[in-house]
Amino acid sequence: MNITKEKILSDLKKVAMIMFTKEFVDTSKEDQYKIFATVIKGYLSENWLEKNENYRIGKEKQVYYFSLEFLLGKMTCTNIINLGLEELCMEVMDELGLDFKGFDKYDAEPGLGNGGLGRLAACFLDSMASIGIPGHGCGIRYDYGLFEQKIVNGEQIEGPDNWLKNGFVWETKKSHQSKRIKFYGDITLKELGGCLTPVHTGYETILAVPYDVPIVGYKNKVVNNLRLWKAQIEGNDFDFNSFSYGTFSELDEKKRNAEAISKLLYPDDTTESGRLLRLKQEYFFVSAGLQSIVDYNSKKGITPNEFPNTFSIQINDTHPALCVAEFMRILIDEKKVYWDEAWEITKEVMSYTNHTILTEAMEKWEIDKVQQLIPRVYMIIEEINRRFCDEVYQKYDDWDRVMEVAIIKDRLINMAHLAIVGSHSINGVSKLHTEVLTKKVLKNFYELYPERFNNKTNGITHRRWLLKSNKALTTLIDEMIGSSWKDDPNLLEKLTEFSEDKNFCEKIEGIKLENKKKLAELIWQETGIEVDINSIFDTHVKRLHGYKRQLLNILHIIYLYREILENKDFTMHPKTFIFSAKAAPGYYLAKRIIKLINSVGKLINNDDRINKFIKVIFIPNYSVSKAQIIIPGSDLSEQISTVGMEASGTSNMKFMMNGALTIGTLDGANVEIKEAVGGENIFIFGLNYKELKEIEKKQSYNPIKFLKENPKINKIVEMLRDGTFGGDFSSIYSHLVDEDRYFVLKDFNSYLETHKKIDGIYRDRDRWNSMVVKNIAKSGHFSSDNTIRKYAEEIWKI
Ligand code: 26Q
Repeated sequence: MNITKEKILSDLKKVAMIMFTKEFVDTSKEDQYKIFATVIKGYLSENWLEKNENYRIGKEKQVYYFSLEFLLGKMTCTNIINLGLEELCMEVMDELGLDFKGFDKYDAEPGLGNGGLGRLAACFLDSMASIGIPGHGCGIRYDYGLFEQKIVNGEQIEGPDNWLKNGFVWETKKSHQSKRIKFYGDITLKELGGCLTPVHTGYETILAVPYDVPIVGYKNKVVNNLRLWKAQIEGNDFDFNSFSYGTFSELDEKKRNAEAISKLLYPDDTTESGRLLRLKQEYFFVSAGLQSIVDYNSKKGITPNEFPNTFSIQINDTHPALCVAEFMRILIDEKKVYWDEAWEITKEVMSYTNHTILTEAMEKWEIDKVQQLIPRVYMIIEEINRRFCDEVYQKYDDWDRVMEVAIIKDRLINMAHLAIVGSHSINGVSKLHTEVLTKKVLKNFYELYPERFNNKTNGITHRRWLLKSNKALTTLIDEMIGSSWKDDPNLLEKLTEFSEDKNFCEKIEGIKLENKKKLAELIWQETGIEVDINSIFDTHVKRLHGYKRQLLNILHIIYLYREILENKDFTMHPKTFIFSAKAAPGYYLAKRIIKLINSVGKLINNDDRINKFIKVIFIPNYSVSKAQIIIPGSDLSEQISTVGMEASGTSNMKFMMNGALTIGTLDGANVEIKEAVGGENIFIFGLNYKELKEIEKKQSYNPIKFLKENPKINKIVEMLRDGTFGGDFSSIYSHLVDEDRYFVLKDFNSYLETHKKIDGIYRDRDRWNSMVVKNIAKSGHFSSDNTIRKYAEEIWKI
């Protein structure tokens, strides 16, 4: 298709007529953007259709990424970029008095994820399409994404994220491909055709209706598919019968109950586990997705024994772990495959990615709940467990050993164990994380199945995190090394040779300053606080969690506050500390930390003795679109988790790609970032993993003793309960003193010293800029294109 300026203009006219029965110029601004996006959707739909048809008739192996979360972010601009229509669209928009910023403003934002895991899924979809892998997503079309955060009196208030309220241009409803999902009921074994067959009766049916979202590859005509399922009651029509008999409200309730399944994304809340609705969500999308894949392949004439050559399924954390049992159910009950063969097929098709080692985050479901909700699936899980325990017992002749790996224990189903036993591949998401999995957390499984374990370090897509979010830097890089790096981000390495080029470094600095201006504008809009763009923008953005140690950051700020007040000779390069983070609604400590950050900020920002050195900003409602402004506008990236606890981290990669330097612990992917850029181009502090484990083992860390020996730190910790910040933060105090399982105080001095060092280096602009360039140059290593190539070769075998 030849897309020209004239064609776009004429299509805009047509679509305006169809959608609004108006001339394009007579529609509202918001509608103009909607029309524009619809026209673009029309262009990619041809590729979409063609790709679908190729996939349907072809023999290429397909990949399905099952995930309860896809944190997509706004799609119109990235779709335009990936279609290669950026310049042309800008030209047309210019003529119409529109610009790209309008999309940023009016586009719906599918925030269908909590954080890293959901965003990773979105980066992976982008990479699969862009390197031409037939890979698709399967998830839930939540009516409400992750809650909207407001800050009132310094505290987090949650509100609904009604992201669909003005419609979502990029989805297409495919009612005719709906699937039925069975919940509850009883299973009886009946003699059918000479064999005992399970018969499911008395069940409730929920309809799963697919909404497809196109995933556009970068300038390669590939359009893959993200299929998101919405829950409905069957026969959604108005039931006159029940209405006239006065049972309308019953129907209404049925409808509400059904639709509740896809109503809301659960916030990552490890304190509030075991919710039945969450279990329903898990089975709902797993069953719908698997039925859809199996039906599609059966229609193509593919028999179950060929499934492992036709498709692979990646299980994104344990949330879709029911895939293992549901796939077995479909193979055995519906496709009439015998158990042993079905089991081999299942293991070959499935692979599982682990994203956390926090024990409290490991999903476990009470068997009573599972048995009641999905009785046939439960029977299958029991049988998988029975056979697996048998196998382990045969091997070790040791019952304790069996119980350590059992899928069912203490009347709970361990979802990680189910996923591991039913997959041929289990991967962690950074070198360190995988090592911790194989040597500690999943040691027993590693001994059983060493060949199944492998590492796949996470990555990010440079198309969103550089091309879209940092256009000025993109253009400058093009000027320096040509534009082939856009197809192969490893080529960013070529920038290394310019790391001492003064002229180039100054340009880099200039771009950073422009991006800081944009971030300062966002801060002004969101908080009404003015910040100095010549100060160091020191940024800590991610979910609020104890292990991510926002508390360490704010304690350091309190330390500076005291120093500035008490030490007349105190001096430092001015710093703006920027936070943005959502806390799970039930996570009390995390919410108190938000309040603390805001309270400390209020005190500091309003004190002229202090605010000439430091300011503290909390940007409410962190989201992908905010990250796209915050990250390019930052100088320093805070990646300060307790070692061993952050599986990988991915914002660390986004920051380095946008020319921020990292202050971080040797945790997750920070370890590999250090390897890539060299220890002299990153600021590492704190205990390493071995040291921390040693201290844990010896139980030699005693916060009270530590505070006695460090009176300066003791003073700042005391400020948490002496009313300095206006509120009562004694719960944070107690946490630090009584448990501090995140070793905040232990790493405090090292963190402090590292910040001092950074202050000095920042003043040496040449040195800083040269470090920045080296970081950008190495960031291509952390492209999700590289990561996906490894998944494709080593796990999916394509
Ligand atoms: C569990 C039960 C009930 C409700 C919600 C959940 C839930 C939801 C989301 C549990 C965990 C999550 C998300 C986890 C997550 O984002 N993990 C991050 O994954 C990234 C991608 O691999 C890593 O980079 C991060 O280190 C890891 O924390």
